[in-house]
Amino acid sequence: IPISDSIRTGIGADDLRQAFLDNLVCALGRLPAYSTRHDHYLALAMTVRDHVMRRGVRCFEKGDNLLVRRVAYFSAEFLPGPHLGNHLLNLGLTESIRKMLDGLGINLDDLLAEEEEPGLGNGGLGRLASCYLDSLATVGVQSVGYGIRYEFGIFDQTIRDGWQIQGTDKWLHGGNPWEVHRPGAVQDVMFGGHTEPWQDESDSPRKRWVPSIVIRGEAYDTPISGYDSDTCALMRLWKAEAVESFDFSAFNHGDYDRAVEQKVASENLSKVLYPNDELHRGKELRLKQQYFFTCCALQDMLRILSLRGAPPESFHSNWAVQLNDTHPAIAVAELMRLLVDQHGLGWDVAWKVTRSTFSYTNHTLLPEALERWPVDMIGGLLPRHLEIIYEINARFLDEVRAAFPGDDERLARLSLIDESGPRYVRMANLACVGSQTVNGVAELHSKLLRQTVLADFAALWPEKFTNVTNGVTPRRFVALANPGLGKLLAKVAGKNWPGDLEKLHKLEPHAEDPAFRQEWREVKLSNKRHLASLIAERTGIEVDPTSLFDVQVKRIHEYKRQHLNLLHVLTLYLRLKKDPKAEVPARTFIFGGKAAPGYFLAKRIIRLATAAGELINHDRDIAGRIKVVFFPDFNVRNGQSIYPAVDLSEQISLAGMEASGTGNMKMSLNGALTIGTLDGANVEIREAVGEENFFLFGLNAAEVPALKHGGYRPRDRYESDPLLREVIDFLTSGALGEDRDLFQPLVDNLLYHDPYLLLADYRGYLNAQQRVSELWMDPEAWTRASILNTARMGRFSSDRSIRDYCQRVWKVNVKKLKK
Ligand code: 26M
Repeated sequence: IPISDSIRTGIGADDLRQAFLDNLVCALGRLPAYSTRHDHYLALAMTVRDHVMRRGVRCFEKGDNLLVRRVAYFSAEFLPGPHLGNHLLNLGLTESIRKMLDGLGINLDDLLAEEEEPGLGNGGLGRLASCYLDSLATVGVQSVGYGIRYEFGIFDQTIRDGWQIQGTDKWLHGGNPWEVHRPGAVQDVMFGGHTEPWQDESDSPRKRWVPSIVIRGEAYDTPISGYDSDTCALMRLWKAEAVESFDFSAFNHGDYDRAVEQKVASENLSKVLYPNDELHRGKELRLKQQYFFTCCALQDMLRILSLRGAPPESFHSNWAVQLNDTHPAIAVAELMRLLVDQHGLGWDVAWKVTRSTFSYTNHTLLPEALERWPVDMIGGLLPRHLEIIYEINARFLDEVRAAFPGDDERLARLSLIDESGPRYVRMANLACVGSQTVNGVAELHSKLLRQTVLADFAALWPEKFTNVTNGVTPRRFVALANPGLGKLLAKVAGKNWPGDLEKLHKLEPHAEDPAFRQEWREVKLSNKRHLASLIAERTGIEVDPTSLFDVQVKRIHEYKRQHLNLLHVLTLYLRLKKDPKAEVPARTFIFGGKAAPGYFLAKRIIRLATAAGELINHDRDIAGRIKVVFFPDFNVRNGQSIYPAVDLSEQISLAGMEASGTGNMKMSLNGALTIGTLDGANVEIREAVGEENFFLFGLNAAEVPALKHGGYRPRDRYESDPLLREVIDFLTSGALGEDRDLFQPLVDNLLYHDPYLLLADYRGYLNAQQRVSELWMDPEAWTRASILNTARMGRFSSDRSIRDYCQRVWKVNVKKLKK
């Protein structure tokens, strides 16, 4: 049966209108006269989804006919952001849809505002996964993003009395028009029980897993369109459900309570996203989630393989799997189990297939983030996997012994099992051993990875290691978020710039043109006006759109050093109080980001930001020359309003701590200048935009351990620097609210531990901020630098990252760029 065209996916004005009204009436059952704005949003979303689905189905058919190798991106988190506007941009339908709706008296922007974003991730790692699906579709790679359909995503943040309050994310409550439930793709997932030996017909010894629990995975598909492309990626998320036979047997025996308990326990598995970021806590439910989705995904991939008529031995030539951090690393053992136990392959063949399938991306060097699971926990939940992990380890350690005879310490470090105390399975080691390629996410990070956390693996297999620097999608974060800039870019770089971001180099000569600079400033100012009105609406704070917008938005974490930024804010405040004539250009400091609910100091940092705002914003002596805003609920949608309005991008993590950062790229692409350390991708951004267009400060990654081991005493810095002393004392002076003890924990941490070396970098940071103020006072020079930032950031498109992965990691072909 051919995949035909129809009115449903026609692009003429009448077709669009008919499809929209049909969805409103036939699919939603609404009387147009009584329908609400939300109904209109749903009807439009369904109309657009039809267009994307048709592409998706055609593209899948082509992939199967040509037997192409597909990419499966395994990620416990995705943060796609609102879909509607993005699809309209990708399909080139924005204007025709707007006109069609206008004709019905409906405003497109109102409908765009109705969408709830899927907050199925914590931050950078989840957003990166979504940028990559966008780019996979754009550069024409067949791909599936496999993950978990959490019923409750990352919490909603509100600020009450200056404190973060967590609310429940209810993204599914208004209905989700973007997903399609696939009852045909259901999978069973086993847990617990024991294993037992058995013999097959040829008498070979086999193992069988007899579980104590079975849970069902239901597939929900969300199509992800590409820009100017007929390829479409798929995000396939798994929802946990009870297996009917199970509750019914209990039910039939009259054990109603047990039946219900079983059902609830099963469904709990995909209920909620863990809100930790960069912190590993050995929570069993988290391990269950990880196994659940990778098990569903691998079985699904084997099913698709057999639809192609291909045997399980050819798994790796049909699929490349990327492990987004170690969260899905249990998949290495699971694929072995499926191939050996279910499909009867010999160990060696199965191991070759497995190792040729997986690749592993590391996203952090922080030791507290490295995942380790107690051996007993894995043994209890996944007894067969523990056996397989032991077998992999035994064979692997034989290999190590042969390469490094007598080196027992090395053996202990490389082992998949940490035996230094209570025994743990080290997931990063499992991922390394089971992968073809291992990569970090920025040049510096990949280098440090080879030198530190994974040094022993790099010594063993140097050729496995590579770097792929992160990127961001210019569709969502420039074209959609910043249409004013988009128009200007189209004029000088051609209208296809979002599909070929290196074209932005064409902007460079225009940096010298005063008339162009004027246009550039007007775009920025209008974005800042828009953000100022959002700030007023959300916080009640009035800010001056002509002031310098100095922005730090990202998860709140000590290593990211939002409190260093606040020390600068308060230093400026104290200077203005003492010397009202000081030449300090007007600045608006904007903070945003969520703190993990159990992260005490992160919550105090938020409180410090709001306290600084309460004090400074109302101080008559300051007269609005500086303002401090905490923008609540930073998420993808709010990011799209913030990034275009940034003048100064704060990227001030301690060197060696931020694997890459991606907000740094989003801001610089939108014409912000960066104040930053030599950390993560900042290093490459600075190289790209030119050191004269970047405000550098701080220790470098080599100096950090040197200082720490040399007996760093933060208290000495405090004693010897009067400005630092004044600002630290101010925190506990009572001036920041009646409770003097509020910030004592932060102060004690800084004076006696300072693990992220704020006090060491304080002076350098102040000096860099002084250079910022000076350049800001020369608007022509600032604008020139701003234009050059955008012009030279083309290499940070996620399309480039994906092309790198295709070439260096997955070995799959991509579309060539049009001339
Ligand atoms: C761990 C345990 C339990 C629950 C959640 C977690 C967890 C979740 C997310 C741990 C880490 C998580 O993400 C880490 C992360 O976002 N890393 C960031 O990845 C970005 C993309 O590569 C980089 O740009 C950032 O530098 C890096 O911090």
